[in-house]
Amino acid sequence: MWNTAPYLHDGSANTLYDVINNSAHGNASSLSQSDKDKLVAFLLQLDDSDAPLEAESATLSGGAVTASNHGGYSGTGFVDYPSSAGEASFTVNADSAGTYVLAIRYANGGGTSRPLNLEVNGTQVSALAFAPSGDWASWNVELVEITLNSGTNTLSLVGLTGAGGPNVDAITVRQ
Ligand SMILES: [Ca+2]
Ligand SMILES: [Ca+2]
Repeated sequence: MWNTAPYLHDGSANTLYDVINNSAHGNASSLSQSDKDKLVAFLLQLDDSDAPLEAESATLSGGAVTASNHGGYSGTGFVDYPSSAGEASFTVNADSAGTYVLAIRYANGGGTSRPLNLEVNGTQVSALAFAPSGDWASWNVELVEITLNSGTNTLSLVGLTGAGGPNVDAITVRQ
């Protein structure tokens, strides 16, 4: 949200320094230039495009629910799939069309793989295995290459018949 102007509610600030130096925004204008520089740097690093997308914030359907009864997750929890269905859909913005690496952080405390279908923009691209991670509180990462369109993409992790999907904590997409 900080990478491009306009900033804040009325859109009049062309730079983050304009925001800080506007006395209507509290007393940040009295900070030293060095501290202002640090504040701007802090705000810009919040835009890290590698930041995880938490599964518990995805759009859930088909009986997939959020849960937090096993530790070690990021954010506020994870997604728990029902026995034979469920879906978590993520909206991913790509700066350009091309190949990206999708990393899915998951736990599978069962003794066998718990596959999910991966759909990108409505097309199934692969069935991912999600091998046992040893414990429901032990988290592994499943990696897969995907092709994204420039702009908004929808990634869906869809449950299959059987024991059900793994618990999914978060995803990251990197170029
Ligand atoms: Ca489950
Ligand atoms: Ca999470």
